[in-house]
Order: sequence, then C-alpha cells, then structure tokens
Amino acid sequence: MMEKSFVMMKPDAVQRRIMGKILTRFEEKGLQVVAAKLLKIDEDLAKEHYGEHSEKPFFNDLVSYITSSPSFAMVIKGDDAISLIRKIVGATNPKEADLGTIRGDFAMDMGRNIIHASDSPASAEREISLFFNEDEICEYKIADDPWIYE
Ligand code: RTP
Ligand code: MG
Repeated sequence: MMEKSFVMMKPDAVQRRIMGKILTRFEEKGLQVVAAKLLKIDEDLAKEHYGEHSEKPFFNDLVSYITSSPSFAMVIKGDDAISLIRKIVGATNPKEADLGTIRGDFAMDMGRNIIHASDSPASAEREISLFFNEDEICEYKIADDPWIYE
C-alpha cells in the first residue's frame, strides 16, 4: 500500500553535513520525497512532536538536542514506506543498530542518533500535519517504473 512517512534528519545530521548521503539511501531504494524543509524546531514543537515521551527521564535532553540547531524535515512516500523506512533507519540505539542501516553506519550514541522516522500510520499522519501544511506537500507522478515496482 502506498504510504507517506514523516522523516527528519536531526541537528547532528545537518551539522555533520551528511544530509546528502542519508537522502541518497532513501532515493536509491526507490522512495519518493514529496515535501522537505530545513527548520529550527522550537521548544513547543519539540514537546508536541515527542509528547509520548514527556514523562521519560531523557525527555529534557531530547528536547534540548532537537531544538539545538536546524533539522531537515521531509515527507517520504512509497509502497509500505512507514515500516520500510524504520528498517532503513535502524534501531533507536545506534550501537545496537545493524550495520547497513543509517543509525548503524553513521551514529554512536542514543542521544545523537541523527534521524527520526514515524513508527506507525497514526504517527505518520500526526507528524506530517504537525510539520507541514497541505500546500507544502507536492505529490507528483513518477513515470511508471517497471524497474522498481512490478
Ligand atoms: P525517533 O522517534 O527519534 O525516530 O526514535 P525512535 O522511534 O527510534 O525512538 P523513541 O523511543 O521514539 O525515542 C525518541 C528519541 O528519544 C531518545 N531516547 N533516549 N536515553 C534513552 O533511553 C532514550 N530512549 C530514547 C532517542 O534520541 C530517540 O530517538
Ligand atoms: Mg519514535
């Protein structure tokens, strides 16, 4: 099923200038970027985005990290995109993330794990509408490609 996921390169990915390498992984897989913007997340937006973790001991550190410098927010579309992108991203703790995943290859620390991706269709819908207006999502047809989809 065609799905849209909210994916965001966190401040460490932007600062480390590895955005292009990360984006390439999604594009080479055959996924389609349908929205993108660089933004400095403010405290209110960070707290709303990570609301499910508000009672966790790491919440304040997480909010500081996410608001510390700009992030690159995207909507990425494709067949089963939500679970597929979570696989491409890898486990939350980069030390446990498999090599070959983004976190496994580029990160070392749970609090510097360089990328966020929606974990379910409900989260994707919520997060996309939190970060993007309808008119910022640019759906466009890629010519039918029998070399990617059967
Ligand atoms: P994300 O939401 O950022 O895509 O990450 P995730 O789904 O893989 O992990 P989640 O459980 O939603 O945690 C959100 C972010 O909080 C930080 N974290 N720190 N110290 C800790 O035990 C801990 N647990 C989570 C991570 O930066 C994680 O990405
Ligand atoms: Mg999460």
